[in-house]
Amino acid sequence: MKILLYNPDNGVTRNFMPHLWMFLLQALTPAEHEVLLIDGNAKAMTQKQLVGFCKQNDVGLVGIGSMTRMVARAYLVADALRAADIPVVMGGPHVTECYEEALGRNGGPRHADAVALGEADETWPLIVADAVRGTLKEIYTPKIDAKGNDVKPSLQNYPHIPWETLDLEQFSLVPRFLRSIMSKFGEGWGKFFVVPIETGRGCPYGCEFCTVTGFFGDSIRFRTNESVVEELLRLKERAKTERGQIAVFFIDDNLAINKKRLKGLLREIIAAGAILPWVAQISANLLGDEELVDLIAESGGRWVFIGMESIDPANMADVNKQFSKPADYKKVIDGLARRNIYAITSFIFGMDNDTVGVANRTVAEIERWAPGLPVFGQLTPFPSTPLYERLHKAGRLKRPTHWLDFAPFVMAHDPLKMSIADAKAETFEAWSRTYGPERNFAAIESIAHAPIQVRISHLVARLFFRGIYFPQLGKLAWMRLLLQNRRTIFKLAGEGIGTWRNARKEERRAAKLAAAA
Ligand code: B12
Ligand code: SF4
Repeated sequence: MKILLYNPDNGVTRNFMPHLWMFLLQALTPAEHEVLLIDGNAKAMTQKQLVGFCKQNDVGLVGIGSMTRMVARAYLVADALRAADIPVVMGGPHVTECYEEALGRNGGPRHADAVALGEADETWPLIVADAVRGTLKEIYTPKIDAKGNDVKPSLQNYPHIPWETLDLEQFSLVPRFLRSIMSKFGEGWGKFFVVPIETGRGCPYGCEFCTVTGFFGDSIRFRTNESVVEELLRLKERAKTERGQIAVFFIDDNLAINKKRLKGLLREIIAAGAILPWVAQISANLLGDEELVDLIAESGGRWVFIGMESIDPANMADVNKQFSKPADYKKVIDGLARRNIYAITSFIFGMDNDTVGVANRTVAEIERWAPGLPVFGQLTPFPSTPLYERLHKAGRLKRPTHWLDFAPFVMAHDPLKMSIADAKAETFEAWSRTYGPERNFAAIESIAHAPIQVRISHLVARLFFRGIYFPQLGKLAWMRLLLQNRRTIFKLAGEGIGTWRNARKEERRAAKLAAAA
């Protein structure tokens, strides 16, 4: 049977990275089936085109995964496929919490033939077998232990994801029209992929707004160091054969949740020469450890994603995240920057203690730190989180099923000390101030001591990150952006060409000396 795994687009801009679940389920599918992957963020298709594609390829089952914010789109796609008699199974965090909605059991329309609840590593092969027999059940749940809890995959026998042969073309991040220019920069910049890898699952911290502790459980499971290193080595090889750049995103919720384990893993990565540039999520409270930060730098760590949420300790207490201390943020960020590691710092507006002006107060504080890539969102009550329950009980949810009429950057509940419209305006202010051409220039100037490659990649990252909020798809949007940032670009380009010329001169001189000797 042919199976299509589909991820809907997020409605803002393309994701910078494909979703791991697709590659994982592909790897867990019995070999006699062929699995095709389409990520709507990378390969935009209308519902009609998608149905046509499935019919043309004789697809017998479509699996759709979705976060809450994309689920309305996912349902539209599922409806179109089911109308064409193609069976649809849905999985992922949203339908796990709202399976009755997906199955049309709550009075609304039905969108899926079947749903897979929770982690589907073990149920997926059963779903495929049932689909082949035409006996799909409506609900697939993981096995339950004696205490009535889901049995979670241990990750000790992690499947082999064949990165060495997978077709990654749709996920190259370099816009098509820039590929030939970029490939002239050497080191294969014509193709650039960010590949997701997990080394563990689960987080015990239980922040109020987060689905992770509920979904993956508070007990943490790790892969073996050996299997992670082996996967990295294959990716490194792929980068060579592809003559492109591959960076890794360790998607663990908190890569350093067990510092001893992480230090061991990083040492093994270094010893095996499995070093690739990498990004990971690590909470600020774990980054004060100098030995750990040194190992992060040595093993290829370039960017760390830190959920900072707010610079106001009262807000942190409200969402049960007191373990992360705003007073320590500057020290953490500056410590990373000393090793040329920069931070993607994530902030949430519309928290209960936020008042108008929170954007400028937050950005002013951020601007005191070494530069990074701040991202700004709003407090969102995802289904089944403690936050959702609290707001629901207090009667504060304005749009209890906000995902069905998804509106980017419009809150679903009233914050206590400002309005929904204020929160939207604050978010706009923070993005505009942070990614304007003047701030980009100042950010790059503030790391003038860093190697030129580091500054160039910092600028490129800033231009991409701006696109999370301000859609910048297509040639024209990119040209406009490059033009706006010409002062920074020309300055770096001038210095880069000078450095490159000097290196060439040095190489020639060394060659002459060698020939003469
Ligand atoms: C990596 C990641 C990202 C990446 C991008 C996603 C990507 N390309 O991978 C980045 C950093 C960009 C990101 C952004 C966001 N993310 Co995010 N992200 C994650 C993270 C950390 C890992 C995802 C992952 O790969 N997990 C590992 C895989 C194996 O797990 P999985 O995806 O759940 O898949 C398993 C099962 O769910 C199931 N399954 C999944 N899909 C399907 C489909 C079928 C057919 C079947 C049968 C089974 C199945 O099988 C898999 C194997 O067991 C998760 C947290 C987490 N630990 O999952 C949050 C998470 C998914 N993100 C979340 C959120 C909220 C966001 C943002 C909205 C945050 C924000 N405010 O901006 C944005 C929105 C992104 C966008 N615009 O598209 C929430 C989603 C909650 C929800 N109910 O929707 C999560 C769960 C974290 C949280 N705090 O609660 N994210
Ligand atoms: S530390 Fe991160 S993953 Fe863990 S509960 Fe808090 S927000 Fe979720």
